Amino acid sequence: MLFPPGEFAKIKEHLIIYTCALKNISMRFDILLEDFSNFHIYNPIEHIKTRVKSPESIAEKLHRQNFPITAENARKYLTDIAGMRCICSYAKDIAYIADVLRQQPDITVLSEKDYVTKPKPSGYRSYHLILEVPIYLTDRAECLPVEVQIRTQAMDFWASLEHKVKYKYKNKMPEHISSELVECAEKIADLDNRMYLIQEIVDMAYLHKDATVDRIFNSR
Ligand code: 0O2
Repeated sequence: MLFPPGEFAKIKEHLIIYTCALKNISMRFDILLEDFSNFHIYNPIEHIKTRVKSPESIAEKLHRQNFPITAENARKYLTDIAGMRCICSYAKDIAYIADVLRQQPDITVLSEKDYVTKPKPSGYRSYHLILEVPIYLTDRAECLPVEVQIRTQAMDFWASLEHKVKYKYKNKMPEHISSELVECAEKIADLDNRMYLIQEIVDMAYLHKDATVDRIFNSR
């Protein structure tokens, strides 16, 4: 599917504004990274990835949803043209980061999907937020949606493999592969929890040691 010639020029212009929306949200994450690294016990953000949907995949999505392929419809009906993925260390960081974003007063949360506590039948786990962020241009202000997906490294590894497999089988995945993927997703969720427990135990041992050191110093 492709945009008609006149519409293609328009969507290219829109994509520049969506790139600005991604810059806006990326800058917020840069600030959070500074905050976590300097003022918190640990930094839960492993890394951030951003992408703007290509005109071809915007056209394909509009077609799939039975909308005429126009720049205006893309703007009106698609909320994932600008996308960001935030990869966290542990599953429990996901809700925390979502909450930190929710509390930013100039961000509007348009929708949320919790595939972490309620995974998709495929096994897919991730937390999705559609956020509306303000962009200030020379002559106007605009609010644009950005899809933020928050997940652990293990969930991300799984999602990218499953995406590749789905693409390879053109969405007609054999049953034995899809059930293997569901099982892997469950094992990954279990591993995420076990690794978090190890981190908690190490933190507690470290804090306990600190308390012992404090006691020794205070009794002098
Ligand atoms: P891309 O190229 O990654 O952007 P929507 O398709 O957004 O209208 P839906 O399915 O209700 O409708 O949205 P949802 O569930 O929030 O999913 C949006 C995105 O999440 C997808 O974008 C994928 O990136 C990811 N996703 C959702 N389900 C799965 C899954 O089962 N496996 C994998 N690997 N990723 C998933 P797009 O548009 O499909 O593609």
